[in-house]
Amino acid sequence: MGFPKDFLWGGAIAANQAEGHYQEDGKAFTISDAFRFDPNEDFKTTKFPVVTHQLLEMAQADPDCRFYPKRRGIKFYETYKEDIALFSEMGFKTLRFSIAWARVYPDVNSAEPNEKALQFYDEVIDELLKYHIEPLVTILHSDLPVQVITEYHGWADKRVIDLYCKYARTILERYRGKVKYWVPFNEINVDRMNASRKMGVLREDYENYEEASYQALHNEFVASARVAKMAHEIDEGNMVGAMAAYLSAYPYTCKPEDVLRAQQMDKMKNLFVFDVLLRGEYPYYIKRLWEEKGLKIKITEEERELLAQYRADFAAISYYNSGTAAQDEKDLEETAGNVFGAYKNPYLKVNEWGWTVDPVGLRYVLNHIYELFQKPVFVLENGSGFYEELGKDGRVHDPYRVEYFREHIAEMKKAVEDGVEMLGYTPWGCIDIVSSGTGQMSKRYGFVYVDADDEGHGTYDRYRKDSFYWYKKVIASNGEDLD
Ligand code: BGP
Repeated sequence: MGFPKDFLWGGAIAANQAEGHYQEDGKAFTISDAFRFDPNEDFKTTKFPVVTHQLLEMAQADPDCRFYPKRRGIKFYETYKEDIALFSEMGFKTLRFSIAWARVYPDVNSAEPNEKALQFYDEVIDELLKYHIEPLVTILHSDLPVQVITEYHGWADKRVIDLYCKYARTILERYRGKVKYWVPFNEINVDRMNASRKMGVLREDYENYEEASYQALHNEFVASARVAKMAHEIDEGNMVGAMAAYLSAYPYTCKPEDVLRAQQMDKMKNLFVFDVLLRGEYPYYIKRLWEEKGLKIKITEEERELLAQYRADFAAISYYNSGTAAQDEKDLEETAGNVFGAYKNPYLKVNEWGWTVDPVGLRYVLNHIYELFQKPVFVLENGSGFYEELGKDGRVHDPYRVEYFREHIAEMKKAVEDGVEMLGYTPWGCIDIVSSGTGQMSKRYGFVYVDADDEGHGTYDRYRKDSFYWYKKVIASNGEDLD
């Protein structure tokens, strides 16, 4: 019983929140570089920053880094060796990170990749392998090159599939035999609901925005299937993951209408994308919805076959919180979160950003996904943000983080004992990085503290938190010692 012997313990980061050096070695401008931080913002309110052409132009003309935190990240572009050494000290078996498309192809139309950028990723990957840490690559994590928007109006244009696949092939071939685990898109289920920021589908460019956003998502599905095809042709041992941000919404009461509403939300928000990517076809309720709304999504016969034939090998999730659903929602209080809205659960506590904390929900979700899709599951993100300061002793004492992870890992272990086949666990922001949703540096998830504040002041030195030593022990005992 307990975790399998080869369970991949590790951590997760993403290029746009960690690398910084946003113009180094020819990197082009991305949507993340246009993310402006506002210190006066109410960080508890869920935000879906809407991208417009004007916003992109203004951001591009502004050389500021102070209020554009994703341009700074935590300078992983220069500190990767030191950071990877710390991950190795914790005993990481894997590191999930992303490659920046805009580094590898500063001009997305170019026939040749940017060798300098590839050399950087060569070094990162070789450094990981030196410590026997399995590199796990997200091919696109929230940093769409702006050129894809200005020239193609985002993912709704089918030509973008080819551009992305050219980039994907470059890295799949270059890292053949070195990288086995690939995730084509981070949290693909969020993309349509946040279509301007994630897929570059801007309202002003489309008459029927809803149709364009479904078209763009479909194009990403096709790109995922093509990655699965390429990955297996390049190396039979490659494993491709379909990733969703999983938010379960429990029925607010046992009133049948509430239960039905929760089921509908689960299908629309979470399960739909797994149906396409793991089962290989669109579910009946999406087809019906399109019909009802008169949405015409262009899907060729060849694409249908591709989706059916080249399915992902594993299900991947990010898991942070849960919500509730009810037929009559007018009296319910909304819950915060970074990607979806839902309603509060009176049985659960919340963190300082209002996100619910629900360890049991993790066991529930893992069982649910495994039962439906019968594919191994990888938890690629989990964690909670905390405000914290470096103590005079050069340490951060973070019993709250230990408690959070202890509870979640214990529930994950129960899921394994329930019989769920699991591949690994990579807590989010294993080293403090810039927050995706708020742009704060002070929303900290890491086992390693980075000395930088919200406006980029600080030494950027790294310090081990108490949880660093705790997680090290967890990994060394393969999840047995959680004390
Ligand atoms: C996920 C994203 C991550 C990450 C995480 C935490 O949705 O994939 O990039 O940032 O959420 O969210 P935040 O940084 O907003 O606290």
